[in-house]
Amino acid sequence: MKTTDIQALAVAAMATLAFNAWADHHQGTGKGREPMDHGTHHAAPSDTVEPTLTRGEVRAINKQKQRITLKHDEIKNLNMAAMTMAFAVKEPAMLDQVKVGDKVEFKAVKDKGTLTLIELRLTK
Ligand SMILES: [Cu+2]
Repeated sequence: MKTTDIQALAVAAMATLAFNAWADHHQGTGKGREPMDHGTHHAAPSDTVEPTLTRGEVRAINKQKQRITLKHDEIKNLNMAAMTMAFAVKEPAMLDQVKVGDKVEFKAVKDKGTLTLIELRLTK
């Protein structure tokens, strides 16, 4: 028997074992139930920080530059203290959702070096 044959057999055997393990794992979930989602219960990579909802107040809206200036509380996911500054917007429609003086909640991320609002909504 040539080495390549043995390797092929080994690969086939491993594939069979892997399939059996998979089949065992997926048995007994019951009829009509969704199979487990194996994609969602792994932890997110540690270098991605979940954006935190932060409070702020709209100070200026610049439609030409597509920037919204916010006086914002501490932004924990960006490690930023409270201040007033301009943000880019992920969706141009955000520029029409708020007006100067509005109290808002937002999520901001650093997108290619630009601080960008990915979520923006009015607070009461
Ligand atoms: Cu800031």
